[in-house]
Amino acid sequence: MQDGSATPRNIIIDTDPGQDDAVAILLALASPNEVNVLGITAVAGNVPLELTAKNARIVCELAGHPEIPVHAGCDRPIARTLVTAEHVHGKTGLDGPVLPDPTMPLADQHAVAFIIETLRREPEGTVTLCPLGPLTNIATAFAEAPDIIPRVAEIVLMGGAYFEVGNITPAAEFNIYVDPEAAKAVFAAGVPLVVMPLDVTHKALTTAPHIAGFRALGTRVGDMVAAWTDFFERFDKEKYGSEGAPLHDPCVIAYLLQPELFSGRLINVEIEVDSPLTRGMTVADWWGVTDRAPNALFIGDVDAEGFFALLTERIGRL
Ligand SMILES: [Ca+2]
Repeated sequence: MQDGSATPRNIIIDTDPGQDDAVAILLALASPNEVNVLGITAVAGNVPLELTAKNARIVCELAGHPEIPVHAGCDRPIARTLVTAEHVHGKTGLDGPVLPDPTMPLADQHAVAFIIETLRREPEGTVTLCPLGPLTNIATAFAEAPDIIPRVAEIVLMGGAYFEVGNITPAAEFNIYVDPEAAKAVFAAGVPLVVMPLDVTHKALTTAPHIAGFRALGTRVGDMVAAWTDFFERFDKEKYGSEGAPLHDPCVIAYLLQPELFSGRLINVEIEVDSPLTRGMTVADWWGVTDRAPNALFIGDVDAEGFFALLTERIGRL
């Protein structure tokens, strides 16, 4: 894969940037031998849609890729009021150093229409979806055009938790909590699914040496990643007392590049939508105590040093 001899995998990144989304997008754009970013679809999540659609373009321009189409999608969950996470990401979603407003335009087409059209156009089984936020765009596309569902190669997403339980409520991880109906539909769609839950992202912590590694690249992008992870880290250190912040979303792209860094179990995962107390909980049958059919490769562990080595090397290419 590294020598460019294999065909890069076509992906759509569905995202709500977010500093960790931004790093995930940079990692993908720095890795053209392995992944070909067909487009980026923005969704409301960490901050409202207007900001996530803007932030995605800021990141593309930072990476030197203004040609990547960025489509704005759903501005609210399917059946709920939008919940955002400015308390983590700051008011803009990309708080940290101030970057210029993007000059690249937003694509005209709605993100859902783009997802549907792309999956119908590309050969069956050649497009991987990479959701990094609430699953509203993906579930809406599946509902509007069920014919695209069997055409998806794989979904590799960040969301959910089992051992680490919740980060937005005691029971739920943010992405799944924000739009549980969308998550339920996606987890039930029958598409091969790889899930990066908090159980794994909480093992990919941006410790001081990792942040120093980004800064030591001596590049504009390296400095930016260091500054973003610095900002992000403050919140988590205060909240969890951990030695750094989990770098959630880049785990999705890292899995596409080096799946051997990760390990997990193929298990059944269901989404709680009814209970007010546990809304958005990913009920993961990690111990195989039900006879429910497996529907997701639920990742539980990561080689954190290998992950950061990959990330730092790739960020250095931009
Ligand atoms: Ca995200």
